Amino acid sequence: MTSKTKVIQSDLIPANLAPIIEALCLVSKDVAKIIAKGSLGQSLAHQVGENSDGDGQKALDVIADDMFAAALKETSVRWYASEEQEDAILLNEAGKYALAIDPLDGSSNIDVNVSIGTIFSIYETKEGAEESFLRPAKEQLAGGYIVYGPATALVVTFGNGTMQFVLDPDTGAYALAEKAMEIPQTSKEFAINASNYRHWTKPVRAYIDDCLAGVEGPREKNFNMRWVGSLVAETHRILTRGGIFLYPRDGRKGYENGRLRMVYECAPIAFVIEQAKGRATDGSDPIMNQAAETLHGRAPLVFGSAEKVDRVAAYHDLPEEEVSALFGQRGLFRG
Ligand code: AFP
Repeated sequence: MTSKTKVIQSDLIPANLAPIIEALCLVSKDVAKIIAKGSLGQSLAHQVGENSDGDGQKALDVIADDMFAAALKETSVRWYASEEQEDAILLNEAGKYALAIDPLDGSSNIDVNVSIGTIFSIYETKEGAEESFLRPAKEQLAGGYIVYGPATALVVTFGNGTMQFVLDPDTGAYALAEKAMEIPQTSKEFAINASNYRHWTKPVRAYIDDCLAGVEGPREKNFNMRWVGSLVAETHRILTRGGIFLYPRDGRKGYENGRLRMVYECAPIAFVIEQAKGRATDGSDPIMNQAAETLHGRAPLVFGSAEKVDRVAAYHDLPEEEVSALFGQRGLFRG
């Protein structure tokens, strides 16, 4: 590839956003190379600091953040909001867009060679940073992620379906792999961090209890569980073979609204999922209708096959007496 050829080219990418997507993909190639070098390269997983909430920052979190910010400075991005930076930063005074990013999500998996990713969301910019990002998720112009896994892939939506581009190692460019991804509606898999069971609300416990009860229980079928600890890896699996992901609010201090961040995790993932004919809620109500109150604000997140997400919402509607682990047949209702 000469430096002039693009790393991603498709008429499915709106022309006004193409330079931003190109910049994200160009940096992703360098991030993928750094990750692929593993422990032969620079140390990536040691803690180098803390982010705005006191979460540990790994070396690769900061390296990736610096790389994306530098590349996007050359594009029409006015405001850049990152999980790794306290406040949004002004990149291009004349920029037309506001981009939110989790530069490296799943960093607890860096040193164990498990898929990790970059998550991003793009809005039409407004004058100020807060008004550009603290707005309903449905105002996004684009949302997506790059997964650094056995394959490096970009999954993105511009509001007309969810598409997948794979980084071809032979050409060094991203090529279209799927024009319109659709989440399979049936699956036996659920994804939740089961170690938090005692902290969940009753409806979530009841939903998981009924999955665990298997064919002898109210669901009358057996289920399987997955938990990678990497939102992008879970999302990619669910987009590909169906299922449901839950990171609900729970009783732990700081988890009153779950763990995931609305602006640069929940909103773009919800956009990708809904455009693939899935559903994404906070347990009850659509994420796409919600806005963050602060830049790093968290939101409970339940997404996946529509029927499953609707069922979780129905558990939240159950009368108190029905929300118990051993209740026989629940009167599930909702839409
Ligand atoms: P890290 O980036 O700190 O590894 O967090 C990853 C994440 O935000 C998301 O990708 C996972 O789904 C979730 O946290 C895992 O959370 P638990 O460690 O509480 O299971």
